[in-house]
Amino acid sequence: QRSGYTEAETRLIVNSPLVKTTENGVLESTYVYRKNHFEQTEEGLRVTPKEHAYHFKTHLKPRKTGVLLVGIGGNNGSTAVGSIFANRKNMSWRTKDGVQTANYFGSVTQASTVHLGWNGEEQIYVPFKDIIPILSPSDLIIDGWDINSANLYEACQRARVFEPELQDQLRPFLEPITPMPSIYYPDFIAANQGNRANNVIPGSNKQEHLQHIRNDIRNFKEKHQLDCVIVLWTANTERYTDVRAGLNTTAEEVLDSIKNNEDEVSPSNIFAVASILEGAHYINGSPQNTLVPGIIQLAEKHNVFVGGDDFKSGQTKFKSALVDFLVSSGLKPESIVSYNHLGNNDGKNLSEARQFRSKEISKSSVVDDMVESNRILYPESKNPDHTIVIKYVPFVGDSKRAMDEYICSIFMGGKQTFVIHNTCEDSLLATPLIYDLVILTELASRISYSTDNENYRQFHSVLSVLSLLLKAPVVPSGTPVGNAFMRQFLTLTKLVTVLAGVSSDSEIQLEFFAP
Ligand code: NAI
Ligand code: DG6
Repeated sequence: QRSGYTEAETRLIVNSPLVKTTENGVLESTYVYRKNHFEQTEEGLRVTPKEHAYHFKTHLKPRKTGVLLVGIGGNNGSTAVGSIFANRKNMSWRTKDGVQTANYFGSVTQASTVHLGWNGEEQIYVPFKDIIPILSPSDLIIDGWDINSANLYEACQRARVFEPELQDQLRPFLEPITPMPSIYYPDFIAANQGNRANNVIPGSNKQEHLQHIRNDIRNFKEKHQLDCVIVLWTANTERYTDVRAGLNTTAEEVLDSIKNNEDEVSPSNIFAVASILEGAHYINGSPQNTLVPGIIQLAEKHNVFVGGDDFKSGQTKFKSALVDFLVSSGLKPESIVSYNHLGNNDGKNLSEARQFRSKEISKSSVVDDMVESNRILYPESKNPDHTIVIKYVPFVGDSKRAMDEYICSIFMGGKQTFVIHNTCEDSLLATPLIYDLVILTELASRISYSTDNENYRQFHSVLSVLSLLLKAPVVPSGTPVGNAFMRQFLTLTKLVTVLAGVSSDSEIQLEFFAP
């Protein structure tokens, strides 16, 4: 993939007393975080700006990382694996529009740039991937589980995502890869998935299933001599599980519930627990509530990262940018109707009520923070009417169609209506997010921070810095959920500039109007 940057343009030499690299390859940086403190008094809202020094240590060398995908034989799974081979081998293939070469478009870590400032003549943007050393998707070692036994070449054919010529080139790499058998509890995914389940770990003892998955993770780590393992759920959307005391509200309850073979323990619960107990980070790319309080507590105890829920890939990503723009403009979205039809296996699974409900929840929650941000427009914090429709239409395959209608109240009682139509292969939007989630989790595992320059610790186990990539971000208890796209993007990109010691406040662009 040709880059528009020279090597010298992407190599940052940081000239600051607040940054140094130690002999053993640790980048140490200090950042003064300016933060407002508030007190609501009878006289008014008292705001006290304060400065807090944060010290960061980042191990510069990315760790040898393996990814285990749950649902590797699905459309996302097979696309994620195939695209890595296509990029590693720099494959090109003919399409009716000309020759296409493999790339990583759609991945924030690989294809986005970050604004560092103005050099007097031009704006300076640098590739995200060159600010702090991070993995490339091509470095990842991937394997995984699926309840279906198709090898990954067959899975790619079934997915109908890649052009035939690319499938042919990938065949020698994908055909030898067969998914590891997985856990299948029919009550959690749609009944219409039953005929897919021909690669299933025998028995119904959940404790044994947990042990089986733990062994798989351990063997994978040993076989490839990995420093870091990340397990990512890209399998079918499950129904929600109950959350209640005695079942899964503490780490102990979760472990006991598995031992007691409780019906409400889902396959994804077992994968999350197995990962945490093996020291592997766990990410939930689907909407179900896998990360119940007990699982989060278990992750905290084991210093493992968890992240979720549900890749924010297309319609919802757009919504999280558009509604932010509308509300920030002082316009009031009153009605949002989001209709989808798709013909892949995800659409088939979502055609049943309980799985659809999981998706409906994650797709609808995405405007909450924007409504809460403005009590001029929303004096009673009442969300707009928001309807989600998903229909299964096999003919369109992975090429999902999303149609949205937004109606806003505008100036003096007027109405403004937007209608948006989006057609795209769903898996080509989701796969780059899988890479980003993994790459950022690995990066987070190399960072420690301190506010006194003595006691260093890791980020919170609930890795909310992944929010940009997720429809319904899980965040540490007591902290706010942020959905607005640009704020999420700035949180992430500002963090990497802070680690590198090159953060600036250039977003204000003071030098242009107050030189
Ligand atoms: P898919 O249906 O093609 O793939 C899911 C795979 O999981 C299938 O191969 C199935 O056999 C397997 N599976 C089901 N239960 C399993 C289990 N217990 N263990 C191991 N494997 C299991 O679906 P697709 O399109 O790949 O999507 C995967 C997930 O990602 C879905 O939950 C979907 O809702 C979610 N998602 C997809 C997005 C996209 O844009 N493609 C965006 C957001 C979320
Ligand atoms: C129907 O919308 C199927 C879903 O799995 C979505 O395609 C997927 O969650 C992506 O959703 P969105 O809203 O980010 O495009």
